[in-house]
Amino acid sequence: MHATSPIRTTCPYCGVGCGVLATPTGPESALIQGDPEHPANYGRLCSKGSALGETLSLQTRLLYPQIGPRRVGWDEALDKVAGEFRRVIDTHGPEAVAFYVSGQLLTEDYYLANKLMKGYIGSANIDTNSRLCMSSTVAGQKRAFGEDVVPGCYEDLEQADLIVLVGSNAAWCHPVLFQRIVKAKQDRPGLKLVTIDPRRTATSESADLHLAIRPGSDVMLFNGLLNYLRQHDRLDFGFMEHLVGLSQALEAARDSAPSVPAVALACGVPETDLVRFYQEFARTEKTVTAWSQGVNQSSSGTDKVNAILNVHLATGRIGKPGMGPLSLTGQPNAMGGREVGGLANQLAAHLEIENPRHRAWVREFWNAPRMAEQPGLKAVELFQAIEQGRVKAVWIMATNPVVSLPDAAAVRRALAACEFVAVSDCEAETDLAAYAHVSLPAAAWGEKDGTVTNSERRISRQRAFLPLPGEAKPDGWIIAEVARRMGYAEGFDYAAPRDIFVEHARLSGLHNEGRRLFDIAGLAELDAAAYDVLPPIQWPVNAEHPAGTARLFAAGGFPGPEGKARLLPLPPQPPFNPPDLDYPLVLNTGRIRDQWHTMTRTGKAARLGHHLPEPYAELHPDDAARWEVADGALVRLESRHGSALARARITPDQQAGSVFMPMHWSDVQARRGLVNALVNPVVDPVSGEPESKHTPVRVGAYRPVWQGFLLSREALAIPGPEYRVAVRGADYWRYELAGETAPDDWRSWAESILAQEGAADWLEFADAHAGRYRCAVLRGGRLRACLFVGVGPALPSRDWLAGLFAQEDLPEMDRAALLAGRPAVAGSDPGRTVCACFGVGMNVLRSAIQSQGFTTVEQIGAALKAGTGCGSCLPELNSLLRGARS
Ligand SMILES: Nc1nc2c(c(=O)[nH]1)N[C@H]1C(S)=C(S)[C@@H](COP(=O)(O)OP(=O)(O)OC[C@H]3O[C@@H](n4cnc5c(=O)[nH]c(N)nc54)[C@H](O)[C@@H]3O)O[C@H]1N2
Ligand SMILES: Nc1nc2c(c(=O)[nH]1)N[C@H]1C(S)=C(S)[C@@H](COP(=O)(O)OP(=O)(O)OC[C@H]3O[C@@H](n4cnc5c(=O)[nH]c(N)nc54)[C@H](O)[C@@H]3O)O[C@H]1N2
Ligand code: SF4
Ligand SMILES: [Mo]
Repeated sequence: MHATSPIRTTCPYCGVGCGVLATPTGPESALIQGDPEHPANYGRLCSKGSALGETLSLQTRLLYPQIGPRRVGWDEALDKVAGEFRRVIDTHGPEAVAFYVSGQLLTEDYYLANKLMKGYIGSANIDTNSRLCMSSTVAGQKRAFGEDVVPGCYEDLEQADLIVLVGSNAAWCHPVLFQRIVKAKQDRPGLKLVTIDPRRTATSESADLHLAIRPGSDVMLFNGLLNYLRQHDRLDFGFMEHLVGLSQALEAARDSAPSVPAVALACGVPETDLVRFYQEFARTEKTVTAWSQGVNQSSSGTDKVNAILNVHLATGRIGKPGMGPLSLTGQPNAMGGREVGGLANQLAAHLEIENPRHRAWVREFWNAPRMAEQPGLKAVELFQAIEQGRVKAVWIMATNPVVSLPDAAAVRRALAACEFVAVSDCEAETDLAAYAHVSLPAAAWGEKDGTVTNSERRISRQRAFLPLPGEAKPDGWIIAEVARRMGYAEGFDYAAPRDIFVEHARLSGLHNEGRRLFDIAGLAELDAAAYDVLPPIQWPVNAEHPAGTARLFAAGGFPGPEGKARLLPLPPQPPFNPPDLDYPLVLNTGRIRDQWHTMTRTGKAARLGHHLPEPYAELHPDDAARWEVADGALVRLESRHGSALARARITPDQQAGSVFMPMHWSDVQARRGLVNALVNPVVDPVSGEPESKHTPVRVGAYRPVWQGFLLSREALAIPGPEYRVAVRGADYWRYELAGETAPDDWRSWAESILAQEGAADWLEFADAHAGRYRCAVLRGGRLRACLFVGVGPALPSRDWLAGLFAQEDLPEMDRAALLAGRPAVAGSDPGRTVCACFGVGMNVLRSAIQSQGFTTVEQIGAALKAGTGCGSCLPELNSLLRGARS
């Protein structure tokens, strides 16, 4: 593949689904630009998207099939997987095997996995990480509309007069869509933004109103809104003919949320703010309510979704320009997975597994030897069944349950006890790899073809622009080969992804006649050339809508019985596990701006590692004082399920009584930084989605005997210390360390770790009495490594020291400064990275704002370039400016 012109493809991260132009510049690199013609992003990319070119290194890739640690050929690996599944099925029946797959599979690959399990193996034990992500929305939309359908589109955000973001940190998690909102607000100051989130986030930074509700109280808030709309005569009587259940929903809203003061009290927000929100909502016809995991990942997640849908249905604000409910999907193909029926309680093409007619249609269409007859196990149950030995063989693809499922210790126990575990992944070094009996090297982004669907139902092509490395193969090829070896060759005989896509498209049109909105029968005749150039298109795509469909339901026409939508009566439920005396704080978990999930990809890009380099726990100052945790110190978190260590960040943005910790760090990068070691395996009773945002925990200062950090030009294995975090820099590695026992002799400890061969200069400083040790190793004038150890967290600036690695020959002045731990020239410590595109640090920004009196982000951009690249740091720049003003 020697493309000189860029290949059009789609970003493999979030559900915004941005178009990307990729121009290969070598076997492991590419120039990445936003696709100006893609309707999701019109050329923009966020920090993660624009760093994609730096994540293509093959260094840690899984490139060959393995049985245990032994490299084998594909035939042997595939025979082993097929043979083990066959053996377990023959002995224990099809319910004893399972697939656990992912919203990061392409639609075509996902379709095959689902077809193999539900139509050929004859079990519905295929579930996906979308269970942890979108399943509450799937369930909520199904309850309300009769089908899992997103009614609106991204343009609604630009056309709205009010945008309500519920449980969404879009500034960090859907950054390009958020930038579209910010731009629309600039163009049209009348557009108001309200955020509803227990903590103040980068997203709230741009909001006109932020409601810091009590965790889990969303149903109460929206019941209160429904009741307010009724009281103020704001319901849409014209739309009521399309609805059922309105009076019951109104009654439940009135009973549970009788008045604004009652709701304000229950949700823990000021009455005046609540009234402002309700008034704004009541008077603004063009309202979009968008939500994400603060809604879904809850023991009342499905009810939260329906509480939002209730108010939009009751006001008829749905499917018209500038208005409607809009679920923001997380993964690049969360939607595609729902279309192929990848969840254990779905069939395929939005058909129902519990409906015998639907099963018969699909059986006939697939010529399926053995159809699943009932729903399978949902993710959390599935791993419980594995631990109990009911499921004996599992194949995990494109997800890492050891890191992302709640109660990580239980997941590890389950995998350790499982008779047979197959893992398809692109990376060799993951926490899951140790449990794999067979490891299958999957092609990564940029190496394979297919489609994905974004949050607005838009199908986009992913196209290969790099050759397959080593012996890696696309997921779909691997699935089809295993199917063939299990005796199902005729059902899995495809020459190319296009053949799978058109089959999927045909199935969507089967016995459809407008009954199911998921209909892409209009794409069922695509030939290879047309599939190749398929432009982004929103389903339904059929004879009636050959060019796709932006909006649905403006005039009713719901897929539910009699074409009506259903409102639900929703008595608010308290979170399943409230905090108590032993575990008094609520642990909330989520994402950071520059990392993607378990960091297997974003972790490769040095520029993404320095915005928030360490696992951290955010605490309110009152809680910090009460539990004697200092800002920047290490903190220990404990729940009934496990413990974790993190760096404390004390901020009033965090609500008192809760603590926030990101989900990204696994054992690969951090010892004891795994948040899911703490999270309770509580699920929503309707959707089965885990309550990742609400676990009772306690916190306390973690006081190790020593703390320190090590910077090294080479990657190091560091056995020993209880706390260890690795951060990749441009030309160095950084290790944050803390230990409960100190080595007898720091010099020999350092020598053993650094394994410096040949002549090196050691600069050293030790004060055994004060527990301090510092050393720097130079060779030929270049800094090789430096180690700083002390008793507390107060240590020299890593960012300044890191800068010294770029120097070919370290000047005498800097050598002296090294051990002193202070830059020789004031102002040479840039501080923590804020702008990832141009590597602009916090100290640089603060001092420029102060010395040059900047008041706008434009001024900062003109002087320092910060904020002029992808724009993902703009909320933080605004917050710095705000801080400087007050
Ligand atoms: N940078 C980055 N972006 C990503 C991802 C990533 O890993 N990194 N992952 C993608 C994926 S798969 C997903 S699913 C999305 C998730 O996108 P988001 O849902 O926006 O992200 P989260 O950080 O999980 O959670 C959102 C917010 O929910 C709030 N919250 C917690 N409890 C409650 C509550 O009871 N009520 C309300 N109203 N809010 C609450 C949290 O404080 C948090 O700020 O992001 C996608 N985008
Ligand atoms: N506490 C807590 N836990 C959470 C969440 C939370 O907010 N809080 N959020 C949940 C949500 S919404 C999500 S979506 C999950 C995400 O959690 P995971 O799905 O576990 O996270 P990823 O890092 O995206 O895992 C993807 C794995 O697939 C591999 N991979 C990438 N591309 C491919 C490919 O094309 N083929 C194959 N075979 N492998 C590939 C990667 O190398 C990586 O090992 O986490 C969930 N867990
Ligand atoms: S917003 Fe960022 S992560 Fe999401 S699709 Fe666009 S470029 Fe990728
Ligand atoms: Mo997700």
